[in-house]
Amino acid sequence: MSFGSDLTERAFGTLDAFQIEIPSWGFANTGTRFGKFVQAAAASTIEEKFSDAAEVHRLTGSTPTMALHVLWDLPNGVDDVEKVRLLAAKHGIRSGSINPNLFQDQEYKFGSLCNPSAEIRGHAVQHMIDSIHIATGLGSKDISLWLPDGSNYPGTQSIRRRVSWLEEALHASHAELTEGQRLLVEYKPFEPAFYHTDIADWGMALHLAKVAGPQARVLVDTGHHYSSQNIEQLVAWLLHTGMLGGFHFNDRRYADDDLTLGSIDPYQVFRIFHEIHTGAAEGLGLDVAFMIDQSHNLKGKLEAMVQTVMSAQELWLKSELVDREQLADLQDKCELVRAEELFRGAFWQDVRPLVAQWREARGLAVDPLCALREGGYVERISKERAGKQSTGGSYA
Ligand code: LRH
Ligand code: MN
Repeated sequence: MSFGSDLTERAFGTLDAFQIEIPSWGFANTGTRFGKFVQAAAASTIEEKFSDAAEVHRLTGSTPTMALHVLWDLPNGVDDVEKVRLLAAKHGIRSGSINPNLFQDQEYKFGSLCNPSAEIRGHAVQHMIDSIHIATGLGSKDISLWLPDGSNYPGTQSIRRRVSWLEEALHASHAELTEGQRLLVEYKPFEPAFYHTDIADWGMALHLAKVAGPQARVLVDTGHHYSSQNIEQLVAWLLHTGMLGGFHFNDRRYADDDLTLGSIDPYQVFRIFHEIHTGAAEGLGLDVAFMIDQSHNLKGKLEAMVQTVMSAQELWLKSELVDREQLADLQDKCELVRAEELFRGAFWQDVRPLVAQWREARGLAVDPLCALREGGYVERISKERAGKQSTGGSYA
């Protein structure tokens, strides 16, 4: 199927500009509370994670940065910065968003930044500050905070006192940011807390980001919503208020399942991307970080990551091909079916040949998944890493 030269040029420009960040923990052996199925090829060192990220970028051309999780990737904190800087340079992958970890230490049983103990809140704020210093040392722009804080039973914690402690802690953390850095506030309705979660939805995250300071924004993890929630609507609101900082993309059937992007509801990602394209086209001057946040419990880690980036490239291009001018006209004329058919029509378009054309033109593998299988990288690392895998331990 041939696409006109204009469309091809537009598509190539769209794909050239598309970048999505991959999570270091996506290459590690992860599981659920019921266990972990170990893969020989899984990464267990930060060097192996950079090597895997480089392979994904070599194959897809769209993943130049890797998100790092402080305790998992820099267990010695700022003392690991030099080592990580050298690995990033060696593998040609830049350090991306820095994720503080306030969900492992035993002292955070009743919360971290929201803990009733001022001493424990102080430790948590210090971890935030250390994470910001790590970001400064690695040249990372975003410090991406997710808090597990909450409670499991009614009446056991003061929800409002915890809000005040959280505002204070985020304001103190924000004060440590250097110019150009951002604090991204991620919300999640539940898990690991099962009665209340201190940052449970986009409104709470927006308020906290505003109180924290001008360099704070909201991060939308697509898996952190009740199933009936209209995610693209809250994305539109965050765009409208100038508070959208970034995304953690994944997919889910039930809760925070962390499945591969587009595996359950690709149309959801298309609708979100449409809001971003529309905002950009209307000159909103967006600075929205696209990141993947998935756990590949059953699929091969590299395969799942390459598949995810390919899906994201395709859905990003599909949503760019919506004739937004004509759509706006039909919307304002309330031509419902025409508008819907125009909108959905773009989603039904098979852009895979066009993306393959772009890959070929950019010297990339026309079919990255096929190239991964034929390239022998996974077989090689499986041999190199055999026997190093642990079945126990935490999430990643
Ligand atoms: C929490 C979350 C958060 C990460 C973690 C790995 O569910 O989405 O973004 O820190 O997953
Ligand atoms: Mn997330």
